[in-house]
Amino acid sequence: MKKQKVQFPDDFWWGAATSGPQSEGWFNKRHENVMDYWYRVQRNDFFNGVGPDVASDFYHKYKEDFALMKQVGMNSFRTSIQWTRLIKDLETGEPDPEGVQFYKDVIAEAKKNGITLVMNLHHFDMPIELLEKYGGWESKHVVDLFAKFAKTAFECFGDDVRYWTTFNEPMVIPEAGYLYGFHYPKLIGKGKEAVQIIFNINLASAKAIETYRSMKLDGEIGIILNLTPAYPRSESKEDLEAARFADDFFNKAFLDPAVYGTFPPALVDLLKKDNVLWQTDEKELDTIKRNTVDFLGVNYYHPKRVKAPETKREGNWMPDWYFSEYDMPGKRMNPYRGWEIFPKAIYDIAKNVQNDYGNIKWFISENGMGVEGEEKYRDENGHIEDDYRIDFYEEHLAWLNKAMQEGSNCFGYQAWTAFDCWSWNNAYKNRYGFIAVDLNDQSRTIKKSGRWLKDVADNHGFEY
Ligand code: BGP
Repeated sequence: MKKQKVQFPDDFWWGAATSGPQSEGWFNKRHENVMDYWYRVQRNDFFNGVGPDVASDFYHKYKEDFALMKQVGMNSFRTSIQWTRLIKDLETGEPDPEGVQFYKDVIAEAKKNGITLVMNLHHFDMPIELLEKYGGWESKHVVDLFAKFAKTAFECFGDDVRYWTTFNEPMVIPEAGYLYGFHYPKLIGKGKEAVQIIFNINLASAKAIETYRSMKLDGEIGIILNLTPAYPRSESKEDLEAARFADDFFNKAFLDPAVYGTFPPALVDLLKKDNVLWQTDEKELDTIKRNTVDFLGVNYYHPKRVKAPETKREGNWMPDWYFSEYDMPGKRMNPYRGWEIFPKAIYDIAKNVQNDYGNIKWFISENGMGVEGEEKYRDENGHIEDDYRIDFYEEHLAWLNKAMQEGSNCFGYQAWTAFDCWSWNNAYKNRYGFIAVDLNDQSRTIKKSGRWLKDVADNHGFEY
């Protein structure tokens, strides 16, 4: 078939995302977050025992890294400010001068290289002290401490950073930490707590947005959500209901408050009926109502395939009472990460945002393919020939482009990620970067996908 140009706007963002805890390393950090702590006490939970202590050494290598980002054509980059690095006194929000200086240097370096920064405030990195003392996101006091941290961040960097986000993938915090136990505090089946955490994080985001707006800074603030479209196994009433629940719980419980300041009514009714609805009051609901986002970041990796529930309703409340996931025959898989590859979902998400969320402006804030053992793809010049990653990106971008042709208000695409980085449990097992990182000496080499990105960014698209 004859190839056609998949053309993006001239001012489209081409870039990649990472987070502070996954890239910086522990150097000169004031406090420990939950992952730092978990790694310190239980190293074996992490692939090959590799931890966030050095990560990809962004703390020392940020200058070299920005130069490389520019070299691979990136005009935008997202990272996060670590609560545990910026803040000296977690109760008052007083900053740590060394933390302030580090992020100031990072911001200046991005500017020097012509790279637009998106600064995120929370990427799963609750300070361990606040978890132990107050129960972390279960506590409204911690919500207020987060708002203080956000205020400090805006005071220190608000004049120099134009794009802010409050949270990355907030749903992962209750899901991984309180329902299914794969992130610290590794709890399983804590449905009621998870529901309260969903509410509290929405409130924390709204309070940070309120603070930001009150400071009258020249910029915008949003949130980054992992949207996982829930496709039903069949058109049966039961399967459709299961898919609707999964969408309400895993997507809309953050999407609706972020964009509209309200929660999905069907979900609220169900949680009330089951006696697990969050504790709140009119004042808090009003704070959420009044402080919606300027833009959305969407992380997309894989969809959910959903069928009517198989689990019996017993014990603690669980979302599994209302839906099950099923193994759809013939689905394409990334064998390394165990995630389905389904590029069309990016189009479906875009249409959903366009049709049901007022066509709010948004960007892809993560999308990528983690692969184990990429060393075997090195050519004689030492370059990793990651054609599979290029194919993955092109397929997703082609669907995104189709939605944009149909009016979707998408302004950018940030891949996960620029540099191979440490990941929560998988450590360095799966590599995602445009640029390879050698853990022995922290040297970097651009992969074929990095050269591809440069071409795409220069030409505002690609032949497909
Ligand atoms: C997202 C997170 C990232 C990153 C990515 C890849 O959910 O926001 O922090 O880790 O997933 O996932 P993983 O590293 O677990 O393969």
